[in-house]
Amino acid sequence: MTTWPVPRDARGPGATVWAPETVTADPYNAQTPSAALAEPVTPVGAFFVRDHFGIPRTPPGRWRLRIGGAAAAAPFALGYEELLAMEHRELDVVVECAGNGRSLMRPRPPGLPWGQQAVGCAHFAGVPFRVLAARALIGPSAVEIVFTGADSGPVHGRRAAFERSLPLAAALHPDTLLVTRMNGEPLAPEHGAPVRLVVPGRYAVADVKWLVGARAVTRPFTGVFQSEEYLYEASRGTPDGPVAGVRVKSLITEPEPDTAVRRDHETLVRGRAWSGGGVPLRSVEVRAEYEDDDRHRERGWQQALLEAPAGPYGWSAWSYRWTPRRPGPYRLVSCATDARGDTQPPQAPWNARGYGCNPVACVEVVVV
Ligand SMILES: Nc1nc2c(c(=O)[nH]1)N[C@H]1C(S)=C(S)[C@@H](COP(=O)(O)O)O[C@H]1N2
Ligand SMILES: [Mo]
Repeated sequence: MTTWPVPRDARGPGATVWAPETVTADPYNAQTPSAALAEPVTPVGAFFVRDHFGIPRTPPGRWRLRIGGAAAAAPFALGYEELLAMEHRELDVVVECAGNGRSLMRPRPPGLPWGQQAVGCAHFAGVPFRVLAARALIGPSAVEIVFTGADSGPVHGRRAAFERSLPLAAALHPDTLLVTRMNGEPLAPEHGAPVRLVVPGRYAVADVKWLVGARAVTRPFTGVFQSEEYLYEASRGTPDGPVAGVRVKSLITEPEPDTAVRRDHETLVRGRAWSGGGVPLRSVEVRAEYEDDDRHRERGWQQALLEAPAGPYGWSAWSYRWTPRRPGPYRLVSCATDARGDTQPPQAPWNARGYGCNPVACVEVVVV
């Protein structure tokens, strides 16, 4: 396996040079810079990267995807040109690591210490997996599809490929895509070139990068990334279920933390919100809290103005016009609620591995 150097910078709109903020150098893991989260579509050069092993490099001309497994009557292999020639579907999708926000949890669970920036929204183009599943004649005995990446390495003392399974219905959903393009460009090496899976509405561990295999299995898959990692656990060894759908969440992009805002002047509070699994957002509410001896709410929750997302899996911009009336430290809090009534908890939820951390977003500022 060849490893790419740390990804190159990319130029954003204007003269912004974007580069993700490194969390670990080898394997390369990096989060989206806060400023880039204000962009409606996260630039590729700013987009967070999560790699368990190295970044494998397969020239598109040598790439093959094998589709088969015990439950497929007509297994076959496919090349890149053939995939490119097939009809593509385009979707804006929020990609969020299940461990995003982990460093807010107390006590802090093991795992990469992500802030709230292991997230981005990209415009993807890809071929629905179901089209290829139909060609492989995947039969009724299939319960799951196991997707295999070209990367592998030691996990818990054994060598494992990066493999994840999806229930058959999720794999065959028309929005589950074999992606060839991100934001209009061929996939970058760190984001899974030449082809990755994108499963809208699920935490991004489902989005297998450097995809080389898809096999239909007749029994639930028990690979290490399925049955030992990516589980919600109340304590270590007591699984509550696998990491699956993205939880509703908002973040505040403006004002920036620890900045000064002016008393009796209107300040625009802005951010982004997403609901995860294709469920529309119902509202984003904002609250301003000030501190003197105790913490006070300036007013109750106020409705933010919510813009339409770019499609069912994209995120929405929201804004709220705030005029603070007293000087001193304030905390701005935002809370998103979706059409199911799911909402953000007031405090970071806790589980042993630090997944699904979606508390209300907070930014502290000083009114002068
Ligand atoms: N082959 C492979 N696919 C992978 C991973 C990996 O390590 N190897 N990491 C997963 C995880 S945990 C996340 S959060 C996303 C990150 O996608 P990105 O690096 O394009 O942002 O890729 C997923 N797909
Ligand atoms: Mo992840």
